Amino acid sequence: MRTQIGIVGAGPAGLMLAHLLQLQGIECVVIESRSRKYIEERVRAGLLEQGTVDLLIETGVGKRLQRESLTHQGLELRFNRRGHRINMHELTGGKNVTIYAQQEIIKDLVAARLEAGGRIIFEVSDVTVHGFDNGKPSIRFRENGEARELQCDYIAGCDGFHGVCRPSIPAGVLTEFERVYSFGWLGILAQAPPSSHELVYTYHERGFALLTMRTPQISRLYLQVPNDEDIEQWSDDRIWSELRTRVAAEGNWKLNEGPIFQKGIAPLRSYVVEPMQYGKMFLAGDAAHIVPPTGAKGLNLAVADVRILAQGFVEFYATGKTRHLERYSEICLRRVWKAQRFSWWMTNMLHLFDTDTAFDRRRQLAELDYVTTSRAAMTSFAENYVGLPWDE
Ligand code: RFL
Ligand code: PHB
Repeated sequence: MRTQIGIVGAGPAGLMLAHLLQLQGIECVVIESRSRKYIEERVRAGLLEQGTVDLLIETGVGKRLQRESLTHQGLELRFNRRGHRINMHELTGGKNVTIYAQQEIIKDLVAARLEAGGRIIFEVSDVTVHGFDNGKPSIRFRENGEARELQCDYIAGCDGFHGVCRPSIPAGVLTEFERVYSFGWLGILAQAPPSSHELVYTYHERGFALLTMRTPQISRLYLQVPNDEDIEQWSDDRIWSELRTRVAAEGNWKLNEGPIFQKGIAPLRSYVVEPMQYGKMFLAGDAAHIVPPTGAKGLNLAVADVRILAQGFVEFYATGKTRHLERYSEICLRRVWKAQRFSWWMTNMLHLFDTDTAFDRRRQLAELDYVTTSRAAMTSFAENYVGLPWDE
């Protein structure tokens, strides 16, 4: 088999890249280790920046998103049992954020690709990448147990944090930057209408909690829990009781409860690899960087990376020049590091850390007080949250 771009991984990065390339008449094949059903049901992100939404709409995969998503002009930071609204729309000159589940984007992108006659090979195994340092890239894998080889001009490593592309780059080429946290997020989906119209990020002495949503009937809720926490220790009753305690507010606000139909724990991590490219292989999305979910940047960064990567491939196939491709990593990393800073800052402001002293608690409260009262601080928060302008 031969194609122009071999894409490993059908997450948001791989599928969006395939979509952008297909629109430009560049051939690609996507290979994915999971089944179509699995990736279309995997519960992950939900919050999209304005730029991500605009790109999905502009490139023709935003129709269902426009019908079914929820647009938010602001959010709430809650501490000391009081809510403080940040009006992002007003502070950013009219930008919003959008709630639309990651697996819905996956469904839309898979459907668009298959309709356009593009290939996604699901349920492959034993994936290895070769030749990206000597000019003849190829991807080897098994499809239904049979060995296959896909030769290509370039490889896009869109295979997430635990993928094979990044570890295939020779030792000594990459520098890793990492911060691990001693806590994770327990996330649930519940059949309950959202308790607030917009997201509520809560700081509480028992730990962070986040109220978000998927639809007007379904709530998504998160609790900070220790890293080694066993989900079996969290009965539905315990989850609701802990949420009620942490998000409690003055006045007549009430947490809506309902049957929980999905739950899981995800660790928090900040990670970047530099550079995000080696020879004829490019890393995009979680394969190159991970942010803690507090700033809701992961999926949005994956989309920002492949937007830059697609521009590089377009230049190469139109002119033979690799000027833009050579700068891929440099261009992406500027945005990546700003998203890292923001996600780390929000995580630090809102979570309990093992090492916290009474000083740190006061400092966090002062930060929250500042962010919810100073127009300058709120503006900085808002412009990062809705997404910084695209880098070129
Ligand atoms: P993905 O989504 O992990 O996709 C990688 C794909 O590669 C496949 N794969 C392989 N395929 C072939 N061969 C191999 N050897 C392979 N190894 C792996 C995998 O099966 C998978 O299909 O990476 P991508 O595309 O870079 O996308 C990144 C996003 O998924 C991620 O950053 C976000 O989900 C992060 N995130 C959030 N991001 C946001 O922008 N907004 C949010 O609100 C938000 N909330 C979240 C989140 C992540 C969370 N968890 C569970 C980690 C909330 C949570 C709880
Ligand atoms: C979500 O809706 O899943 C979500 C929203 C905001 C975050 C993280 C996750 O910061």
